[in-house]
Amino acid sequence: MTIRATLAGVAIALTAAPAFAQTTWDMPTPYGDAVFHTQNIMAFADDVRAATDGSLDITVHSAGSLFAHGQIKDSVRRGLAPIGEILMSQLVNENPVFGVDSIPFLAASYDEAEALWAASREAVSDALEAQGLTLLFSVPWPGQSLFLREEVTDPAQLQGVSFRAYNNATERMAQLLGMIPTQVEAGDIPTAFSTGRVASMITSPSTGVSSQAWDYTSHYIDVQAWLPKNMIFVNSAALQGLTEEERNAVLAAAEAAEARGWEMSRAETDTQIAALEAAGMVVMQPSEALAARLSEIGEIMASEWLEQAGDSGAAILEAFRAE
Ligand code: PCA
Repeated sequence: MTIRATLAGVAIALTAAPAFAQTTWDMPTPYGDAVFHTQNIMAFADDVRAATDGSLDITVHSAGSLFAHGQIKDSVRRGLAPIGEILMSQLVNENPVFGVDSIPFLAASYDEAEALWAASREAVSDALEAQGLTLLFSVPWPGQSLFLREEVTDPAQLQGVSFRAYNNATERMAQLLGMIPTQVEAGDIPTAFSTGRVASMITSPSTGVSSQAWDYTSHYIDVQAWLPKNMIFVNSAALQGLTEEERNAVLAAAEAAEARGWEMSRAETDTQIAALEAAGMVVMQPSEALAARLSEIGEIMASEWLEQAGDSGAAILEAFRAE
């Protein structure tokens, strides 16, 4: 074969592959590129691309750049985007099951969080399917801990302090502590602190690092009270519209992403606490009085959740305790 013929063959191969059946999916996500959840999703998109030889190409639009966090679920439901990610507890007003991972101290370790996910996954998946959405995978944030501007040992010191909340549970917890909550998206944390809207928060060391908490708080109190999860879901009709090979590639990549994401999350806890300390924050354990008050609040919030979630909530907690 002449060189010219070989080059012509290469040119045909390059143009022909994507030209006959390429599906491109835009994927809105709420958190920034430096966040491990986003990195895990990028790896998921790479896996899908590799497994389908590029016939399904997912473009990740991170940090709320395509749709704001609060619009992502409905955008995917309405087919404006085929696939997306949100914080699961954002949907708690639709169904209490979405808030089961945000009850302080119900499941505060990775093993417990895994057991809680095993006990609640089907109910979450059914609630999404009822809206034409298919759950793909879910990954927890590291344990939620306090970021403050002073050393707090007595819970009374928190009275009246303004507080950044990110869902109903964090707002409720703040109220029970006598604090003043305001909802702020993760990407807006630095501005909310620098403009004086808030002076404290509870979040993971990951979000503490990605939002450079040392610029506006000084004390990290390592309570690790719960592990809220992000979930990744797809418009069910869009999933059904793929070829069988593509659909299988998505489902296999999702399973791998869930396992990888949980590993990344576990590893983050220590490295990101160390990063906070290296950046100058005081890292401390909660005092007995603070720990006791937070655990009381956890009990209150657990019974409030159960009241709302009724029998199906009770069944989840029973299955969790049996795990
Ligand atoms: N980071 C997200 C949700 C939980 C977390 O650790 C946030 O602070 O908005």
